Amino acid sequence: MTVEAQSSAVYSPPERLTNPEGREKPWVSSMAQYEELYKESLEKPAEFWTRMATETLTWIKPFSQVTQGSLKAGNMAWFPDGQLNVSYNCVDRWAAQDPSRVAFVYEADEPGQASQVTYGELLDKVCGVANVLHSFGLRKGDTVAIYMPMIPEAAVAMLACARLGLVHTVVFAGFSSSSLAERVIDARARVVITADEGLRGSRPIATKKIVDEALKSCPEVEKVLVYRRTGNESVAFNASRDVWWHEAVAAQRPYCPPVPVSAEDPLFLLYTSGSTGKPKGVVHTSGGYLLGAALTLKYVFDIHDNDVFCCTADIGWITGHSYVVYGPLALGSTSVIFESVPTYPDASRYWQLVQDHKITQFYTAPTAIRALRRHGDEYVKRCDLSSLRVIGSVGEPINPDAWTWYNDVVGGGRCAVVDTYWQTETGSHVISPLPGATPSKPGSATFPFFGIELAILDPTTGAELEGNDISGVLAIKRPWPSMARTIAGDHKRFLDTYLNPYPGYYFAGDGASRDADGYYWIRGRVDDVINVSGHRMSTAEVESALIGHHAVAESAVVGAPDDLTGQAICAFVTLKDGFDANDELKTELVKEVRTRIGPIATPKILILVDELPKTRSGKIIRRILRKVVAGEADQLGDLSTLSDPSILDMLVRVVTAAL
Ligand code: 6R9
Repeated sequence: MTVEAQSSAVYSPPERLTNPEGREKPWVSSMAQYEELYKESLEKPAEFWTRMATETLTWIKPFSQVTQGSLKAGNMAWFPDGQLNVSYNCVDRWAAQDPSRVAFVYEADEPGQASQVTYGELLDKVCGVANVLHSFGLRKGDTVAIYMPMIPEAAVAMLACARLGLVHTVVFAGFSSSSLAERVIDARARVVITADEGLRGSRPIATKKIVDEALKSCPEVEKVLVYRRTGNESVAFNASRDVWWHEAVAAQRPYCPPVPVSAEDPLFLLYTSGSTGKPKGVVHTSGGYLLGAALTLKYVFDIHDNDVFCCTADIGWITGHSYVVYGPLALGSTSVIFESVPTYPDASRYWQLVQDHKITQFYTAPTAIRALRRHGDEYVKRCDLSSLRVIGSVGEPINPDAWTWYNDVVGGGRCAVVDTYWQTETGSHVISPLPGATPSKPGSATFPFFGIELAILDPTTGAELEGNDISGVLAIKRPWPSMARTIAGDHKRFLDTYLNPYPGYYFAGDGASRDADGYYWIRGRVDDVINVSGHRMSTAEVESALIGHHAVAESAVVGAPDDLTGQAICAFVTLKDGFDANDELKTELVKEVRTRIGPIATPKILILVDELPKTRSGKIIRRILRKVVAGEADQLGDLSTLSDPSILDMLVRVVTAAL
């Protein structure tokens, strides 16, 4: 296979980084320096990682061994005999140095209401909540679910868990009550931390109500700690189970000793969608994960003292974990927590945010970039973005057009754009430019981060493709500190999903190419995962939500190309006998998915058909549906397994009518 023609433009690191005038030089300021460090990370991993782990983190008990285990066996561990405490590393160290240093800038939903949390205040808050959790009887290794809006207290809740060695599982507050219940049950959480309500674009979100609904099917949950965000009096309160955050914290002393944990003890579970219907609880560790989050942030965003870093991701996703909370705090940096939406009160909100807080590094998703670009340059240009140095993108491939707009209009041609490729499972960036060093090509995530040994494999034979100008599936050849260690309660699934498909490699689930210059280009998922606005959705999960409706016989869900969201959910449904295909039923089915999973899973297109394309043995051939919705019905490939070729015309007709 050869690599298709790429945009040929190459952007050198901007002057602002190469010639920083009065500011610190970038941590890595040339390709030669990157290559030297990268080479060291692969050739002398013990020295490299010992230095990084001791410079970056404070250990209670130093490790004597850097790494053990292998991808083949699936038993990797990092710094296994080291002990540390994550909240100590993220909070106490900086509070001791300078309690007035700002940890979080909180940009509340309503503009003009920003506030700050210093490291000194953060320490008190984290300790207070940790003591409350301790008073609930929670001890090291227990799991706590967090279902909260984007407010500093969400980070406080995470850090309070970390202080006691509790494992948190943050569930994105846009998920429905049944999705929340599924995760709470799978994680065996006995305590849920939430808020009375959320606010997004001035609209209240009934956060606590969703928790109440979810907990009807979670009898194991003993306590719900409720933070008062809006103070709406009508929010239900169950006195035998619910505890007000402010009352409980007021009853505790404001210091809580950090509990030492092993580097390999889990810090959190985070559920993500895979090829099958059931979400996977990806397990991340305390030592390796924290190191990965901190180091990638430092090098990829070139963080220095006095920088103000802003990542717009919700803490319910891995990007929020690594780059709103753990990475910035592990570096003692200032992180912006943004509660609102990019278009409230208008499409200049992000840029206003940059101006108001003098943000130096800004990190968002291609879907937001595309959406804001549609509103026109005026919204950007009216704000002073001169504080920015590095602007990042994550979540899906960024189209060269969107990249160029981001670079020219938002970055004003003065900033480095970092297109960061990584996953929930990788814990932190694995492929990304370094802003002071890497010449970028719009649309390419460029080169591997330190310690990441990439390979491109032939998808069928699993053979590693050597040299440049090749395409295949992306794999990683050796363990790295922040990689996931297992799936909660299902190590076999971990092995089967990531390590067994190509023995000796971590299989990322993405297609990729390496161009003639050695740059990596991510081509999107090769499994049944759809990427909608940078959020992973499993087709199987949406299908099972649809099948849960009494009128549905079968369903097949595929991703359709979408200018704004990258991919959109397109659902094909056949009905049971006796049900009529009509618009009302279609609306009801879309609603069914929203209620069962949440608004992010809303099918954009729902097509009722008489039949689905199937193999002779009765398996639905989603590939055909994918091609038809992409307008590529003339490139269906091998159709020999299709049991009834006559349905193709029907499919093309209904799809054309629906799109
Ligand atoms: C961090 C995050 C992971 C999937 C991943 C890939 C896609 C993420 C990307 C990208 C191209 C990038 N992805 N970043 N594709 N270029 N810079 O998004 O984690 O939600 O687990 O999604 O997202 O397909 O496999 P997660």
